[in-house]
Amino acid sequence: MPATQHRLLHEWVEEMARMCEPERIVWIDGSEEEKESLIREAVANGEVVELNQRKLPGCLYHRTAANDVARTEDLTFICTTLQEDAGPTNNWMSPEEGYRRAGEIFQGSMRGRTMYVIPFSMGPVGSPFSKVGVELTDSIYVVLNMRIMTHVGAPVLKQLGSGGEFTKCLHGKAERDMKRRLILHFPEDNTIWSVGSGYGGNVLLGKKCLALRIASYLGKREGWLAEHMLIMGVESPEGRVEYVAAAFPSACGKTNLAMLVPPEGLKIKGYRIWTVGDDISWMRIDTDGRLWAINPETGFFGVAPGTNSKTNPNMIKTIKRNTIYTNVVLTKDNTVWWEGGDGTPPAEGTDWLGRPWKPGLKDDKGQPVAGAHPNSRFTAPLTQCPSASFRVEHHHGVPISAIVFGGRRAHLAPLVYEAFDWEHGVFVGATMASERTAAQFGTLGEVRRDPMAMLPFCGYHMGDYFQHWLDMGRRMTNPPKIFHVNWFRTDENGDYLWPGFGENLRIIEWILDRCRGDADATKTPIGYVPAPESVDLTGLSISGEAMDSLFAVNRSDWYAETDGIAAFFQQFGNRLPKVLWDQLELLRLRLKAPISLMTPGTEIRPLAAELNEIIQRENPNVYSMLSRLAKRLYFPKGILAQSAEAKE
Ligand code: OXD
Ligand code: MN
Repeated sequence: MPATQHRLLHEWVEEMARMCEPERIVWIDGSEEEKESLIREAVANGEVVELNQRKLPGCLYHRTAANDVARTEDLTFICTTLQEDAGPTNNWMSPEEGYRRAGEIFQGSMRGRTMYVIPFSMGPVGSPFSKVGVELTDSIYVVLNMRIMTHVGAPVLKQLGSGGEFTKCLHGKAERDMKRRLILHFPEDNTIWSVGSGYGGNVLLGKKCLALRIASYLGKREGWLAEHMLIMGVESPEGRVEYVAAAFPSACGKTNLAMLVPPEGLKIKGYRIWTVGDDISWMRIDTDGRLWAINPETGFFGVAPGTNSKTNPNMIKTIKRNTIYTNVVLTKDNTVWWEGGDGTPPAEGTDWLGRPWKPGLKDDKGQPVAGAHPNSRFTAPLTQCPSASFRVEHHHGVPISAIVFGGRRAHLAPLVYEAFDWEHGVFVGATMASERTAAQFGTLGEVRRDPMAMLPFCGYHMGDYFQHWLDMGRRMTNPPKIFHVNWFRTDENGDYLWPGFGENLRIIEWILDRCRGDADATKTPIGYVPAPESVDLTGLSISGEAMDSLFAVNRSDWYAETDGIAAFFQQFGNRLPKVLWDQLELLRLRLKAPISLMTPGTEIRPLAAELNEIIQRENPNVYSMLSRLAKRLYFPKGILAQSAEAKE
């Protein structure tokens, strides 16, 4: 029995055990001895394979079931009393139905097995930012992962005391049958039930389920933000460290950016990056009127394919020890490999499905067979990262200077632009769009709108979520500036215009310069883009034409985009804040400005902006007449007919 006097915790564990009927219950204390014995047991029962301890000390290997390799959004539900509180972007189930349906699957599902009780803290134990959860699970793999991703065991129970609040998290593998899989969130009960899956995103309940879905709900109630954001510290040559929080949809390079290595040209200047977190940020307003953030996690649950010494050298160093690898290639000498990894592929090995695999293998249809699943993962302790910030454990978090939203848009969005103010920034975040990735179950490549990269993770009505963002802005006297980046713009041949990776620091440098008022920008209808020469390109070979294309804003493409935004907003009905409709209208008006703000890379744009303002101020009638003319000139007939004219 654990050393806790928390009566409600004991009662809940007993109640869940009556339902799941485990043979025994083990409370996790977080000690090293306990870890060793869990590993021995998991190796003995085949749940994990011990990797080559000489080459990869402390590392383990695990395979999930073939049908259980990614988050299953269609089986993920928000169970609120009223359906409208879950909003149109979440799957909804009533709490009664949720408990009944999952309860049937949980019933007796742990017979003959052990139920582990994992007390965990998201955020430093005892920090005012932190939240405690207790996860019950019948998977040692989950316990071992949770030990890396969160603070677990005795100190957390102590923090909980005899009556502290905690999120009740129940996980059971059950049969791992998709038809009997449910990932349920009961925000009103501070409860999560996940059954029928063994994939990290569905079962490490501290991560997406608690730290985003439940926490976003708590954040709305308690006046803070739980966001799908990395947090990085940028140390400038003068030794000043400023922090950026950035939201990108899954697999857009968030992890790589969080631990970026400065490129040669900027290294000379003396920049250093400090990684606070790569996935989740909890942010509160402090008495200084600024936004402060912590990373509630203590580890990385990163995507393996594509991770190598070029794309992410710091991560490669991080995952050499004490790491759990899932669904990658297992080599003959018990090491690991994945597509887009370092070195030549092993001559032979075992693939993520446990089948013999070798490079060049083709399937029946002649298609190459990947050895690692595209969403194969590693789980590694953050403290092992060479760029880990010493403030990771800081109870107070770090002050955020800039919020960056991003997405994967081949043509539309410029490399970077700055929102005019907080409200416009919320609009920029709310209208983010990107392509679907391997981390989600579904069609790869499909474009979807993903506000603040929170679409799969917001635990309540997204209209209310936008309102919460607007309210947070009003409460700050010194809010972060908001930016949008797109590293993925391509030319007419489909080749990336921007080299990305470490070079992205050049854009982060511009962003932080803007926050301090040290960089020039040019006004465009969608926001401020860097003035010519304001991004430091020292040591980078990129043509002026490419830079022009990277910052170009195409009026008719953006006008068409406003239609997509309007259709997206429509679904939120009267819970969409009016401010966002107003922002859309303002964007349309700016796009219709009589004098083009679009000509890329010229000195004319600031003048154009000024002329527009003068005409509008001095003679609104002339301005709207010119607007109509400009619209006819700039927008193709199709778009005009469908959108602006139809609506006006
Ligand atoms: C992840 C994600 O972080 O899917 O795994 O966003
Ligand atoms: Mn994520």
